[in-house]
Amino acid sequence: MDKTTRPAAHTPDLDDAPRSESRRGFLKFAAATGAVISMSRTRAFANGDIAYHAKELSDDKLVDMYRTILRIRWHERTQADEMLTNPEYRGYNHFYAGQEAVATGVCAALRNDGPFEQIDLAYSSHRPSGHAIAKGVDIPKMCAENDFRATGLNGGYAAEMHLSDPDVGFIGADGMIGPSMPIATGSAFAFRARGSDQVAVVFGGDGTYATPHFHSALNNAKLLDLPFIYVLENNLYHQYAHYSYSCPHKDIASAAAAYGIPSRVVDGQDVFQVYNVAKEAVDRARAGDGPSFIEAKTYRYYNHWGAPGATAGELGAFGYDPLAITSFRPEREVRAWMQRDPVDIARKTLVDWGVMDAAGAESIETEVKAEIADAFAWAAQQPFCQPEDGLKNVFADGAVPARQFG
Ligand SMILES: Cc1ncc(C[n+]2csc(CCOP(=O)(O)OP(=O)(O)O)c2C)c(N)n1
Ligand SMILES: [Mg+2]
Repeated sequence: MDKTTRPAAHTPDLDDAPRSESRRGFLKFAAATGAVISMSRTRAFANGDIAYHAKELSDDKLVDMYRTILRIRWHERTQADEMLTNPEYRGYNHFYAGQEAVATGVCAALRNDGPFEQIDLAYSSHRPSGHAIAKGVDIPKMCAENDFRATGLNGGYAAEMHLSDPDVGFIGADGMIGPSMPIATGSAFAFRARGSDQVAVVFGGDGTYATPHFHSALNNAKLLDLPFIYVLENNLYHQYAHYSYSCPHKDIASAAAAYGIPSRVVDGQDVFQVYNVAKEAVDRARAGDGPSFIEAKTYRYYNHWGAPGATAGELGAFGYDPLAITSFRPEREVRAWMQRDPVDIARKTLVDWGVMDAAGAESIETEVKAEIADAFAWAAQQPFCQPEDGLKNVFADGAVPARQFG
């Protein structure tokens, strides 16, 4: 964004102070824990000082990450096309296309299988379907849920903005901006209280910086040294406003330094870079060394909500968004970000590494497209909720003892 269009309160001094703080914070942190990492001869390095953990993953796991990115991408594209072409389709979404590498890289570093008491928990936002897929939710059931079907993941009650699947530790989306952060620290507190090595992760956008929940979650996470990771997906905009309108920091990660929390800024378009920083944060949390903050620089290809400005069969939205009440994004900015596409970057890296060849990458994409098409087809056959279902799950069954009165 052009500096001259930023609000007057954003002085260079304000911008600079937190950044140097962050650097000092990082150096302190590096002095305390980084020596071991930097001495290791077996590790390549990314971003200058982050161990390249992704290099140590098995080929199967790497291909799995590529497959997850594609699943998110084709879920998005298929749903966008449904919304644009099928008048019967009732689902909607805040599309995540463009940001797939963030959810995928973070969730690849988490424990996603096993009993509920042992898996890591992920909390999401109003843009949850990418996080849900990366955490491992059942995609056909999620498609049914997004279309308000009775056999959907949450019985058709949740739809996109309240998706949840405790079986894989996807605790849920949240339509409100902010509250999921302190709730996630609550889970992290429970893990610590129970002596569990589980980790709680929350995904939030650049728009969460200006909420009280952002600051309260970080403060408490540090005070209590919680196994908590804040993944801030900075896609530059909250709804239609650039983040510089509500945040004085260029790198929002700078704010974590004020709470004494180690932070990393990472290229959110490169799934392996995201994995590198996520692994470092997860290891720290599991070892009892407290919270971390990750800021992933990324971009969404569609407009804030739904598919205005998009064309069926084409990735992204470039046209005018009638919902944009302040400003909307220049088409060239969208197209420039699309040149650093997370699917292309993951594919190129794995082909360069010899993990798969171009034909193999192509056939994985064909398989994933078919899998997603089947998921939507299955969902479309599912029964809708009935009006009387609205009264289910309102009151607890049976008597509720008034425990507070003894
Ligand atoms: C407390 C609250 N205020 C306002 C809104 C309306 N709202 C929905 S999404 C959004 C912007 C969120 O931006 P960001 O956190 O950057 O996430 P992104 O949409 O970019 O993924 C706003 C203001 C809301 N849902 N909750
Ligand atoms: Mg945003």
